[in-house]
Amino acid sequence: MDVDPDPDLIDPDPLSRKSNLADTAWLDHCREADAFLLDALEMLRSDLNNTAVTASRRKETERVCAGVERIRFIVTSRPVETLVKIANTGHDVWVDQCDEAKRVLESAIDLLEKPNEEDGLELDGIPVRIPQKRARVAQGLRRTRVVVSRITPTEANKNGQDNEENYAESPVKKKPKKRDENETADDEKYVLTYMDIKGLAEPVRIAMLLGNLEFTEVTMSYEELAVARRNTDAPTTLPYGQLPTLAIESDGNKTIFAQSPALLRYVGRKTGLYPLDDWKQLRVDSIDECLNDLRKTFTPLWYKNVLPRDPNTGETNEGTRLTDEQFQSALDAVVKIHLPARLGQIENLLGSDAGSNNDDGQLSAPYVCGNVLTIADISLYVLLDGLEQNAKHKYCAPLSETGAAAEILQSHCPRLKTLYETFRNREDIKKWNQDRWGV
Ligand SMILES: N[C@@H](CCC(=O)N[C@@H](CS)C(=O)NCC(=O)O)C(=O)O
Repeated sequence: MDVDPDPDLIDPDPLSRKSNLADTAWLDHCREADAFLLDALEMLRSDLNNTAVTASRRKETERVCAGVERIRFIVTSRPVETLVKIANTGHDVWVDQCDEAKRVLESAIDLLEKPNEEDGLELDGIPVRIPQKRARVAQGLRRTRVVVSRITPTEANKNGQDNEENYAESPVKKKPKKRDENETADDEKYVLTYMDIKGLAEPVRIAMLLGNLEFTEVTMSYEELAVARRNTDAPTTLPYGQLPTLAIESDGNKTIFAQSPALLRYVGRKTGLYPLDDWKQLRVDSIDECLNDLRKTFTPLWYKNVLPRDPNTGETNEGTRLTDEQFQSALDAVVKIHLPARLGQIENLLGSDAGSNNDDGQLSAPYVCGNVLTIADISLYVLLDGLEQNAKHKYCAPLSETGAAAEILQSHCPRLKTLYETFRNREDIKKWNQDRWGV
């Protein structure tokens, strides 16, 4: 459904009304949400043609179909203008519409996931399996619920405090204590702890920056980390004995999480920098995992050792230390084999539409998911930035100093080079590098 923009109703700053999602990511979320809604409509309408459907279920399905159409109006092709119109209908009306939308989505999920009673919930004692496509669409509707939650203003909004925090989960429904992974958590507070280097925390920092997720940074030296590991509370404060960690405080409870790829995905989900679509998630995750494989080959170069540091003590293992000759062989193998192979594979992926859902067309222009920025672009940027020969914060000093990455990009990876340069030249990234790192 296309909604004509009404210039009189356009807020002077409509983009501030979209919670803390990055601009393009927000549009992408709405578009994906609409695709799920359309799929749901198609499935529910085809249920109406099924003679086995009971009268009461038929009535409920018709009600839900009408509701889903209305939700499409909220998230369809001109989401910003639509949101502004809804905003202009007044706070209470908007809250009601969003709450109604969430209820309809829950009913739609029920209808998709629960078989028709006439089918019986079990056949010969075996529960009826929900077809995979229905389950996938139901999951998509759960994510659509997150989109709707994001545009639900809080009570504070009523008093004219028109800032981003107000576009959080509606207070009408009290958030349950136990966290539902599909809910937003806009009241969370974050503390990111790492060394004062870019390293593994930098993609998380940048995702938080671009997604407007406020966080406090704590930096620690290797020596301080070694001491912290010996503290009695280390199993909670340093779950894997290493950094980065992300402390998340919500409803007065604080939990500390670790493992940078997991932290990055979490932040991606909170900020809209992680796609909603399952296949695009696979595309994004596969790149991140490929970078993890590549980083593993750097370990012997980082530590001049076959193994990384002992996670209990931070010491390196004497017995597996590399001789100068072995170190040089490892460096040569990374420069000549692993780095070109992995960057080449990512280049190929950027040139393919693997992970697009048929109608998406070409995905790689210029980022991993087309124009929509994702955490995979951030990971790629951080790695390539640290491999620059003249980088102040080198990712892996001996490797960066060879200048191998730039040569590979120049000669074999035009798409990856464009992605890297496009990202590096973003004004917000230039400002971040200047303010945080002085480069
Ligand atoms: N797989 C972990 C690796 C974490 C890791 O290796 N952290 C290093 C810094 S980059 C660390 O804490 N080293 C200090 C030590 O082990 O003493 C992640 O991705 O977060």
